[in-house]
Amino acid sequence: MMLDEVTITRAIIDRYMEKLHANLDLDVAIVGGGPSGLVAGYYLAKKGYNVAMFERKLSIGGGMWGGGMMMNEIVVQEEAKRILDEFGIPCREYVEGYYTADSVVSTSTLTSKATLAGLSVFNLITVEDVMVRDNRVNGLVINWSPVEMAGLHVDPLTLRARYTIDATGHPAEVLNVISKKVDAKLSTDTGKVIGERSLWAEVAESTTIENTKEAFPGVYTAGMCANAVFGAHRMGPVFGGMLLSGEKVAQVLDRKLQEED
Ligand code: 48H
Ligand code: FE2
Repeated sequence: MMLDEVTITRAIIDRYMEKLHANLDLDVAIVGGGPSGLVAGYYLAKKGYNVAMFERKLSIGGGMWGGGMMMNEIVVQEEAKRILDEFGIPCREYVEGYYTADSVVSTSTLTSKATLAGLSVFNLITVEDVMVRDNRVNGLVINWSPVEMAGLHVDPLTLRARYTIDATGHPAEVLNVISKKVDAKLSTDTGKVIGERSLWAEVAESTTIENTKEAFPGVYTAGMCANAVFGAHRMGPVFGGMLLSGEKVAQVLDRKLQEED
């Protein structure tokens, strides 16, 4: 077979544009490809929703690749072990109730299972703003990450989404962008992003789940973002809360979307 370079080029452009077109009117847009976003994407895709993830970086997985201090193992507590099992991620009990898993196996398996379930992933795209109508977010403003990184002034494009999940981790980027708008009031005690507190694993793991909720009409928190927005503690390299938060936001949005249809 003769290989024609320009056919290869056409194939990539056509297929990518098909994929982008198919994801401009979403049930759920997930911003950030860390563990919480991947788990949410997996469950929503399995339910058949049109759901896509936008990730600034080249690689999906967020802060999970590096385990704790670059030692590529994660710890997951008893309550979340069933999610590792659901994904088929092998783990070992360390002492009672504490499980360890290889962070590379965990990250790549979450990515693989979520995408094979139907989650569309757009890496190298940064969400830089949102669209708001009648005090509700109804879409995202996106740009190529290299445009952002190079500091170029290039105007963005947009997509519509019935719901958005802010799964951007510590910086809570979507809700921070909203919080900075003069007229925006979040559902936090201050009406703005509160910011995160010091490290306290026990407390932080349960508040991660409690704080997984709507923070502005149409925008839900997941993962570390939930604690950053509502002013709760960080937890260090224990990942059960991230997985459970992804599962919770998917369940909540599944109910919302079913009510509307
Ligand atoms: C597109 C964006 C944007 C944007 C950011 O940090 P993550 O891994 O997020 P979580 O919440 O699923 O997991 C948190 C966990 O990794 C962690 O940090 C823990 C448990 N910390 C505890 C502690 O004490 O430190 O992933 C977020 C992803 C990243 O890949 C970003 O590149 C991406 O979101 N992202 N993508 N547009 N505006 N902002
Ligand atoms: Fe972290």
